[in-house]
Amino acid sequence: MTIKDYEMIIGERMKAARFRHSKNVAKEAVRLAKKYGADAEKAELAGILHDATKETPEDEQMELIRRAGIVLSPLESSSHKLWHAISGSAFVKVELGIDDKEILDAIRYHTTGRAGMTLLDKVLFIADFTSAERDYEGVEKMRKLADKNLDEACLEGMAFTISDLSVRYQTIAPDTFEGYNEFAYLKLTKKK
Ligand code: DGI
Ligand code: FE
Ligand code: FE
Repeated sequence: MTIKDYEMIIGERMKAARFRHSKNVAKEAVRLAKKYGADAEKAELAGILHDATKETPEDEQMELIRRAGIVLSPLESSSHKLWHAISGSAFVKVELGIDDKEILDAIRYHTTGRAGMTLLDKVLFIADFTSAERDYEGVEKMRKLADKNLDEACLEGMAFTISDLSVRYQTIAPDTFEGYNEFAYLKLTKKK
């Protein structure tokens, strides 16, 4: 299977705007991978596939998760927005037969981040924030940070997510907190 084959599969699973987002994330992930020394081919694949199940009905997502042998925590079960990252990595594994743990994990943690993120995790996490079509307030700051320091960009991204969710009293995944604390600790203790 080539990247074009995967693009075709993904294009049929979502509306045009999200497909455009997926291609932009792949492109940005390749750029960041080259800049920071990650595997550019894996970054491109993870980028194109990362939202594979974002428009998939919830019952089908649950079936994919079950088939991949993943058991959700009560908090994950109640956070429907997180399902697509988990079911997306399950889809890529069970339906596309991709066994690369780095790619599967990058997709699995692309929404929350986590502690101990791999370089590929970080590249995809940030590419999703800085892809060409993103236009939220603060995107320019994020793009600058992404080019300067990938860890600080991850810290900024997780702080953004935590603020955004907490003002609406939404639940926050432990992975997000754990990732945030790790990057914040790193910044605080960094030798100048
Ligand atoms: O799939 P995208 O729209 O490209 O972006 P994404 O995968 O980062 O998803 C963003 C959505 O996920 C947004 O509505 C906020 C939600 N989200 C992110 N982190 C958490 C979360 N929701 C909960 N409940 N908990 C989280 O930690
Ligand atoms: Fe997503
Ligand atoms: Fe996305």
